Amino acid sequence: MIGYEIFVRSFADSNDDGIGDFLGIASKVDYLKRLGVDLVWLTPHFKSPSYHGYDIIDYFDTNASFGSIEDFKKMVQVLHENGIKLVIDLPLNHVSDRHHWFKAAMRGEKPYVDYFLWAQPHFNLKEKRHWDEELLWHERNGKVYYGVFGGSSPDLNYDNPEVVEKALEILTYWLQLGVDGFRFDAAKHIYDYDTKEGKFRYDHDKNVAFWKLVMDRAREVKGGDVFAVTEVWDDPEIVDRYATTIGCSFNFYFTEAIRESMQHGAVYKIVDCFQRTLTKKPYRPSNFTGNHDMHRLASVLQNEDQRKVFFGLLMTTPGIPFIYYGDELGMRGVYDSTFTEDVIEPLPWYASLSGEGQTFWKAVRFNRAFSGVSVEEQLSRDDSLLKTAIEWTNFRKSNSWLTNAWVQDVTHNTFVVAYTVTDGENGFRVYANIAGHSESFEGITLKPYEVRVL
Ligand code: ACG
Repeated sequence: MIGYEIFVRSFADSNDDGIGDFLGIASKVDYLKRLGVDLVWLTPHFKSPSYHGYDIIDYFDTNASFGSIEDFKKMVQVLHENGIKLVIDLPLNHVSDRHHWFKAAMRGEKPYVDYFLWAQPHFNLKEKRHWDEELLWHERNGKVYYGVFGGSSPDLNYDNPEVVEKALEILTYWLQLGVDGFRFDAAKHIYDYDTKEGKFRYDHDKNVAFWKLVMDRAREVKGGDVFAVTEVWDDPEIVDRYATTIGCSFNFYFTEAIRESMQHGAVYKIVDCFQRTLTKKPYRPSNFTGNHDMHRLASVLQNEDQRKVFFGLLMTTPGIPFIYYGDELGMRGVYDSTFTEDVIEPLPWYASLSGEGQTFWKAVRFNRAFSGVSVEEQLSRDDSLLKTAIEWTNFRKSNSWLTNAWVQDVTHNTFVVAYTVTDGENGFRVYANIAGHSESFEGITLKPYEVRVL
């Protein structure tokens, strides 16, 4: 299986308002198939006041600019008819401050007051997030509430069983509507505040138990297995704990290690990553090119040949690989937490940036018309990144056993990493040269930036 992350607003437009939508996605199904995609992950498609959609106002309704529930169903049908599964993003940790639960809670109404977490005298209200300088607690109309992703996204209180029930209802609704699975947003944050101590602390045990409950319900509703991938941006050993229960987790270290190794011109991080995250595990890792929370691949690896190596490594390693929309074209974008638009720009279908299905967006800073990056341009060139990506996805499709495989016997010199991939029955050995000069290793001579499968 090959996954593809779509930022709905920026992918394809079906009604000429410049905003990407469900029917736009359906209209580009041939492109997805050509790219070898058989699993699409949509960033949040629910009713929300923000451009990113992670703060939800109504879990049972769509963002009107993306289309209606009926349009959503039509999209699902078209994807399914073409053998593509649909995974939706499910941010359950928090809601929008405009959600009626939060509005009622602010008015002091039961039962909604108990849906959120309010300050107590022994809490440290000046505490900041451990990865940046944002405050965890927010004051409004004399009330102080918890929101790890900011004041406009109050966290839900999952110590309240009624809230857990609500989460299960939401999940059930979308499964019954036809979705095939979920990307569990912010999976380590469901329980991340220690109310006894009055400070931030991930409770991984409680989180994992919560996701197990969610997965059990999902399987019950579907009457069989359900695909889910968790977003746990943390050390591999922590990711392991979630992935083992849920079955699949994004492998952030893969993305980071390959980018870093290529930037530094030595494979050591890749070796460490493969040994820590890709050996035999009781789950499927999801390696990925990048996502909407980080610099785009092409902005980190300026050289197209390096990006081709990235695709080679991605498509020869185990699990369920994901491509972030536009990374297959070399779209650029620099992540900035206050201006994330740069990494979620419209996918350029045409060199002129104009034509059927093209979306428009306010920034379009890096990929504007004639910048040279578009589906049209990439398909017209035999040595383009897109053509290479397609070759690699074709390779992956003819080796479907890779989904349940693992890596072993990782060897290396400074520039070459070699590894065996096997599922116990099938197998091959890969040699990847990340350098811009030829290299010999274990009797094999590789061209600059060559990934060879033997
Ligand atoms: C998800 C979505 C993101 C979304 C939210 C909220 C969550 O993808 O688009 O924001 O719904 C943290 C969270 C993630 C979150 C990202 C953005 N992503 O854990 O769930 O922030 C460290 C921390 C991580 C942290 C990361 C951020 O540990 O927890 O992610 O930094 O950079 C190594 C280390 C690892 C370390 C990294 C990076 O890998 O092992 O620990 O991660 O290095 O240093 C959206 C919007 C926001 C809005 C929000 C409501 O994008 O703007 O505020 O919705």
